[in-house]
Amino acid sequence: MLMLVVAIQDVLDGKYEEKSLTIRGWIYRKRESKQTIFLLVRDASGVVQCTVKRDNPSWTQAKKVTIESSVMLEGTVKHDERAPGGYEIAVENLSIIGLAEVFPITEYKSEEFLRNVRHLWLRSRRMNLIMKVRSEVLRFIHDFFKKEGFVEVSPPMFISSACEGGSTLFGLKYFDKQLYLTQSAQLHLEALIYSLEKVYCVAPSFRAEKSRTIRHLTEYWHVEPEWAFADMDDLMRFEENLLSYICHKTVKNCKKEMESLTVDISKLVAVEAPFPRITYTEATERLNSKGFKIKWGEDFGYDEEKALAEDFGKPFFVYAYPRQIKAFYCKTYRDNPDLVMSTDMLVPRIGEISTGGAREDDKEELLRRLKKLGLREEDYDWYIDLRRYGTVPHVGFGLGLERLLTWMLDLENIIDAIPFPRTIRRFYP
Ligand code: AMO
Repeated sequence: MLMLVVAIQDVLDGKYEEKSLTIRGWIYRKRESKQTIFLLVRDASGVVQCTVKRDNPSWTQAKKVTIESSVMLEGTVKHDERAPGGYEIAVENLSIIGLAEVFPITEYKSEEFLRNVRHLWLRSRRMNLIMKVRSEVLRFIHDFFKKEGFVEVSPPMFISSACEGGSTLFGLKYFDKQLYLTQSAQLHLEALIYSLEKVYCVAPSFRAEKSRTIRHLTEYWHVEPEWAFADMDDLMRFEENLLSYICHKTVKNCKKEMESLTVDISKLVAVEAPFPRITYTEATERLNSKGFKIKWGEDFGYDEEKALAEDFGKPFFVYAYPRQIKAFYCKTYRDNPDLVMSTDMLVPRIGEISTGGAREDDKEELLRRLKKLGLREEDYDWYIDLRRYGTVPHVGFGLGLERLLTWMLDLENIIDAIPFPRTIRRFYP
């Protein structure tokens, strides 16, 4: 007779009480008494206790099975308050699919060790839950953009000139040419708005960042829209609505995961548009009143951002930055060319999670900016074309997916927000 193969979570949800069924998964824990072997078995959905009795023909297999062996188990579901999750499976048949060697991860291993065996640590319940929430957050992001009429596009990863400044570019040999890995899809998305008006992508960005902080990766996933005929106010409203949507959806749809990860969801529930907005100048004054010594025109680092975010205790915007600390493509305020229409969204503990703004849409201004910054016009010729042929006012932003998750899930370090983190020191496994 063919057995019903089910997900463990469905067993725990009480869907199969007293039913005979099959589960497939891996041995998570094992404990033996004289008459019974208790196996905790995990699959993608959950962990269930399975018991093998001494008089069962599977006893020998159960004796032999090791932690992390893959198995297939047939048995009957019993309701038992003593079992974790309230249900257990009385095993009738146990087959070992892959007998595991001694598993290197045991209790109380150092963070460093777990990072070195990341390919195995991904099996932990914690990483399983984080990856599930990550997947859901991605879905909500796509849903929101689609709902708002944005077309998803696929930008290139190989690029020939910098978007965000040369110091964080990863160079690579491309046949006999020098190319780079993309830092941001922005410039290519800008080209696409002349066809599609509202576009977005979720794609990797690469940064040769030497910073070793809780918020820096060298490869991260970047959520980037670009939007024709829109202004700064449209941009900030869009961003706050997007973030509210993501937070509320996650609280609702990932309840179990958030509980198991002991996430403080109150901060997500409380996210509500409109977000506070302060100018760079106001932010500087706030910081200096707290004892910082920022001169107007200096950029904020992690410490400054964290201090500002403490004041608000929730997401907020800083906008209208000095021109000299922002990229060549930022549009200046026409009545104050020392300032650019650029805005960062900051959250507590992490600081900046997104940067966006209006793009310089005037060709002559753009040329002046490139020259001033010592960038070669010929490297950006195609980009300048976008201002030659039917230029339009437009805005866009870049949101770091892993920074967002680090904040949402109270992660201690951004590296847990991505399965295989790349940092200055870490590129294995
Ligand atoms: P920016 O360089 O500020 O702006 O990057 C946008 C967002 O990307 C995330 N981010 C990172 N995440 C993890 N590790 C890193 N090393 C890292 N660097 C950046 C942050 C950041 O806010 N094109 C512009 C944005 C725009 O104006 O559209 C850009 O890339 O969350």
